[in-house]
Amino acid sequence: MNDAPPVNPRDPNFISRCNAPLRADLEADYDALTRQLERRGLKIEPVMRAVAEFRVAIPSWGVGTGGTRFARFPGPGEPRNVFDKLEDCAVIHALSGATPTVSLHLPWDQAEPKALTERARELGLGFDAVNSNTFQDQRGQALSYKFGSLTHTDPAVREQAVAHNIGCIRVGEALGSKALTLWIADGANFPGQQHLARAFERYLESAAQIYAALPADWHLLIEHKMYEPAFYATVIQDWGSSLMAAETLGDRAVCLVDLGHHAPHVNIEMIVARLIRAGRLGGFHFNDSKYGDDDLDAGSIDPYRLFLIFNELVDAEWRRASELRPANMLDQSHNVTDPIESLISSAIELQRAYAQALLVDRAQLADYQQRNDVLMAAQALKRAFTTDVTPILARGRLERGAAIDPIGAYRASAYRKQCAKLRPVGEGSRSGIV
Ligand code: RM4
Ligand code: MN
Ligand code: MN
Repeated sequence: MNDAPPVNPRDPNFISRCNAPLRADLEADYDALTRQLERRGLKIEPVMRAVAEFRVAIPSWGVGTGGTRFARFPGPGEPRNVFDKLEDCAVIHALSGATPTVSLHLPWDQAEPKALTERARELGLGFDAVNSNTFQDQRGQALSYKFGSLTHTDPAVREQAVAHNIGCIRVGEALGSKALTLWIADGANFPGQQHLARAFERYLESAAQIYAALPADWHLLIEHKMYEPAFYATVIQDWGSSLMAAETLGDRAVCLVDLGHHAPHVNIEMIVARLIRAGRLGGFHFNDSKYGDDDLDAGSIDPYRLFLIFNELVDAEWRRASELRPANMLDQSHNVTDPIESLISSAIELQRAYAQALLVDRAQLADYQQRNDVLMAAQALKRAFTTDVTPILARGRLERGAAIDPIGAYRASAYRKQCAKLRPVGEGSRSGIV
């Protein structure tokens, strides 16, 4: 057994061998669900097709083991560089069928763009939004970001941060990206540390220079975050600041909602509805949380909240209220699981929420709302949410040549063990965040 040749989890023959013993049960479950939905006046096929088309980008930093402020416990066979990361992302995509693009973070993923595009092409991957980093100082960097970047009091620091972002756009152009995600850690830890109004003005000025450097078919995704590392006030702390910035900058500046970047219990689906109304919902960083920016796996803590967000998206499509196609990405930190397994199952949780949202009888719901039949309106959502759509998701994957049971196939391939041999410990990142 030990001498068996290594299995490539991306090999379509391997995947179909894994699928073979599962096909009959899947068919039976899919048929049963088809009949159940028919009784509710719903057609399964369009839901399955829509779910099979669903895509979410993988953040390059998500395939390494994350960490907290206290420690990082690296796992075996971690990616050592961006090329290893791409390979892991290709495994996630081959098994899930849902993640054909990778979002790079610069300068963490610095490499020759030509080498990156070539490797990505070989692996059947593309590049999503590029992320800039002005929340850390890099070795050899002229000026420090300790007291801010785009909003720093010193114009020279602001200039350096703007130049970095423009550099990211240039790299992104070479990779075929179509967006720059802008998240800054700038803010204050003490009242009085920063002039709240002036800091925002400086943000708008710096961001305008970045916006001016965007190619015509690009978007600027403005990501807000309530706190951390600034614990008193963050310059772009909420969707209000983000929306104000987007509206000031121009049409191609849009808002990105990272689910973890809000106070606990905030009604995120309402924020989504408002941003759709404003025509500025640019994208998501999906994850889940219990207390703060916990970066836990999507749908692992509060799947109903995830469903309610997808409910707003599907509703907007149904009403044709929005022309925007939000950029979907996972943004998670995997501290105690194999990142590949977490990312596969998170992509599936998003598809689950999407499928459930597609099962809401919208005409009926609108009628209950109109008549103020509160209980039935609430039940219309719960009914969709409590439907076990697992067979729809699995069937969608099968149609894409992916795995019926992606985690099972991943484990059967022993990919992580192979990586542990090929990627010796000690060469990867040891930093706390990624
Ligand atoms: C931030 C934010 C950004 C991500 C960094 C690593 O909290 O979520 O999206 O680029 O973390
Ligand atoms: Mn994020
Ligand atoms: Mn975050």
